[in-house]
Amino acid sequence: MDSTPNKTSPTGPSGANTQQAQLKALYAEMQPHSLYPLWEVLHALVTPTPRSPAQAHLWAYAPARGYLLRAGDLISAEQAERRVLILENPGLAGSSAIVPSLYAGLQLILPGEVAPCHRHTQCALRFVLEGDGAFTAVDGEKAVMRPFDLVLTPNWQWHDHGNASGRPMIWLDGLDIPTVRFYGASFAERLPQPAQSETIPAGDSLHRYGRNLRPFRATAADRRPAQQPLFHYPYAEWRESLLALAAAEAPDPHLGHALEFVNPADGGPVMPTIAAQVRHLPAGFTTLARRSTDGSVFVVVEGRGMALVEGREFALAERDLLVVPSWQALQLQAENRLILFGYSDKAAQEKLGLWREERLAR
Ligand code: 1HN
Repeated sequence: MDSTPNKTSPTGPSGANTQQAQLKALYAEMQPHSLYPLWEVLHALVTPTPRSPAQAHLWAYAPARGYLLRAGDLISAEQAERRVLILENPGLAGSSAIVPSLYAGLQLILPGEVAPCHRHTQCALRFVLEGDGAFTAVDGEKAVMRPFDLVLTPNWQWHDHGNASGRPMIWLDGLDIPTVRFYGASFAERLPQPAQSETIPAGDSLHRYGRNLRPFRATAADRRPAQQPLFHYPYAEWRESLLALAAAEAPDPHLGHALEFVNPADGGPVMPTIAAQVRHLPAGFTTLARRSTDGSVFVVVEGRGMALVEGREFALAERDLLVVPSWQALQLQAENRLILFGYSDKAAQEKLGLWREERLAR
């Protein structure tokens, strides 16, 4: 490359003005042709460390629940298709996103209601916060939902919800809507009838695939897709495992006791874009700070405590919801036994070779 300045390269102070003025004129001429100078934005595009536009934020459960029940008086699940309040990150206004790649919402289904059957290319998880006995049906099989159960509706599987119990049910929806939007890959369709027919007995896939077993020989009775056989992870089971782990060993200094939900088909995260986990902190335990590149959503299942995100305090109480953006250091303090559920975009980031974590000494 020729390193000598070209003929128009300015030298003195007036020359600098000339360069700035000429560049400005060039930008103005290029702009209508959709051409822009990289050198003006390079440092903002390729940052030395992550700079998520998302903000750490806490939604206290009681007020969010109040608004959701008010919506329940005003619009039916059938009319709304899904009666959901979006948890939108205050740093991502207008995006319906909780972190740039993920969506979160609180869904209400009242006794006797049906949320009509549809399928879409977005993956979804439900984490039950309140109520007992409503169901999600996935490709012809019902999962009867209890508090703090995790239920999946993987990509392109038919799903509807119903509530034959006598009480409202509220759950957290976690979807990869912004990721699918980013790739321009959203497809969706409605079933002509509101609910799909039940072709498989409730709980069937949990018995076939839920206990580290699988059918010895595939038969016509195995109706689940080979890559996504399990879609119900009951609270009673994950709680027992987490508490047994807590009784058996000291907590990890940065995580507490932590377990990840896995897809039994491949031992990987529950869905291609979303990973899910549970954590336990003994009473009085404080973690060291840790940051990771996955944007994470947490729900308090049990206990009280404090989350410090980059030193900012968020008091935690049961069923509260907290978002921790990429690369913001999280420290957790447990007042009494603290149990959290969380989901994040770690699954997608690991596939792309992007995921990192840093365990800090403070
Ligand atoms: C959806 O299908 C559900 O099935 C909930 O309950 C929330 C948000 C956006 C797109 C699809 C559900 C959703 C959704």
